[in-house]
Amino acid sequence: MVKLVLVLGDQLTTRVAALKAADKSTDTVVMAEVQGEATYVQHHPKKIAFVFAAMRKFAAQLQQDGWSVRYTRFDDPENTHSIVGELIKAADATGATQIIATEPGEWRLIDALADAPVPVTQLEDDRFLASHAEFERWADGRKQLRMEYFYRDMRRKTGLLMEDGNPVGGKWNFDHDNRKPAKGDLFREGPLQHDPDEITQQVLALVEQHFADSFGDLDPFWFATDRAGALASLDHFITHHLAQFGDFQDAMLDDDKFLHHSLVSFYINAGLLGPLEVCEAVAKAYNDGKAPINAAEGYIRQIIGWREYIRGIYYLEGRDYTQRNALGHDRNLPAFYWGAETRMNCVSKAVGQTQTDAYAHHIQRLMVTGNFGLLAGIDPHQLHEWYLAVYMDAYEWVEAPNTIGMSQFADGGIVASKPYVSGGAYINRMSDHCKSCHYSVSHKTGEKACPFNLLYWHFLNRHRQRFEKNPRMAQMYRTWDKMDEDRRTTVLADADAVLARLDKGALI
Ligand code: FAD
Ligand code: DLZ
Ligand code: SF4
Repeated sequence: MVKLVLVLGDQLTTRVAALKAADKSTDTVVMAEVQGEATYVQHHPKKIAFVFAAMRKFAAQLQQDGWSVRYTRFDDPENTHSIVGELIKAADATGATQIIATEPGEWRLIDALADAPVPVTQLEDDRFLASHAEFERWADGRKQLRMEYFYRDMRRKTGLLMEDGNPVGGKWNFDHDNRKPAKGDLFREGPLQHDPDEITQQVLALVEQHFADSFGDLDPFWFATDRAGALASLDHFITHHLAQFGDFQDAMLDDDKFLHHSLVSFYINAGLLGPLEVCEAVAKAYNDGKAPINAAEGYIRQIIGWREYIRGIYYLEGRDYTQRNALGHDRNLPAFYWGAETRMNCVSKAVGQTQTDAYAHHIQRLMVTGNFGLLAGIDPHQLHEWYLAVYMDAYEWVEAPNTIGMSQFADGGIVASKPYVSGGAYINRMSDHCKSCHYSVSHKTGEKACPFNLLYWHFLNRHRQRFEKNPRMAQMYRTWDKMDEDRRTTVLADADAVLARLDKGALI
């Protein structure tokens, strides 16, 4: 009896559940480049190219390893352009009566497979440290689902940076040491650049032909698209950047898009790297004296803490999570998120590198584009679709809780205990963006005033009822209340003027 084994574009590892459960001597792997997946949001062309090139190479590797693979290329005239359509076609062609899949990272596709006219068994994706049941057990009965406590359990579970049951260095979390602004450094290495090989070049031509109108630059394409390249990128990060990762994790610079970030999220999320092997390599660098504890701990926390926790929230909260809008925000996404001109230098830099590289680091996503969206009252669903489209590492299981929860507080405070909002002062402290901005970060009112400054108070004022009792925000309300009434009126009027310009599509 032939069994079909579905492998999706973000499941490119032999360690994925469906492949582990299959037998290469009898079963057939199904992989397909389809419109349905390439267009459910308007993905950045680099993301499509990355996924297609990595899929083609993984399929070739499986074939080399003795698997039988039915691979549908995007421009195959018989392509049905949906995952379910390709499964039905493969079942008809092979007479297969059984199909197994690894659970997709998106409810949309989980439901499509569940509703398919051919029965598909979905196995839990065990590339994560915590299973669904384990996360549910952890969450059960807790008033608040704080990442920090979950993270400690994951440290205990993995033994990473642990010594006799205690955290190495005597503390679980060294974040306090990790908030330094950075200076320009001409000798900073930057991420490893990979020249596109023949397969990647073919895919680039295909993407150019079919997706040229999407937001984002296809060239230059410098990412790895196979495991060997992804491992080389990880090694490069550990050698050249890990030691400084902690110190400059939150920093932003006009002329340095990547600082000491690792740029491996897209490799991990697609399956080219395993999360645990990345953390083990980082722990080894610490043990070998190549990175300080604040860097190693800070890095490992992002993966076994945040990444796992975020995934747990996505499945725990269910299908309606992306529709949540606890603050009732409904403003349309401004055109400058899609590359239209803005005078806000910080936003222009974050969106600019999103356009060129399908990448922005965490603080740019959270404290620049996310912060602006929240302060300005942008519809969180529109922001969600934007983040899902424009970043190469974006799949709904990881993007949605980061956007809807952490960044927009649209889940009412499940992920974040308070909204991540700030005025321009935070951006000025962590970056050099304000020095060359049209606006003045020190101006609190008037035409030159930084829009973040104005909108910050507007946000607090319009959501007073919800947030004034939050102990972590009380101080800000006291500061607002102490302001002279005329000044408060001017701030709110100036903020309203910014919002009116936004609604008109005027230059901001
Ligand atoms: P580094 O800064 O080097 O961090 C190391 C690794 O830690 C990352 O590769 C990633 O695997 C993990 N990590 C760090 N923070 C998070 C987090 N909050 N959630 C999950 N993993 C984390 N990350 C995605 O992988 N996909 C997304 O679609 C995504 N959308 C986001 C949307 C918003 C609004 C925000 C605020 C954050 C989002 N993140 C997302 C988290 C984070 O910004 C990226 O993981 C990170 O910027 C990837 O770059 P890097 O590999 O250089 O990370
Ligand atoms: C992101 C993506 C894209 C652009 N294209 C494909 C594709 O053609 N075929 C495929 O199997 N997967 C693709 N993917 C990844 C899927 O969208 C991803 O598996 C789901 O969103 C679940 O995470
Ligand atoms: Fe951004 Fe305001 Fe600074 Fe300009 S002044 S870069 S808008 S924070």
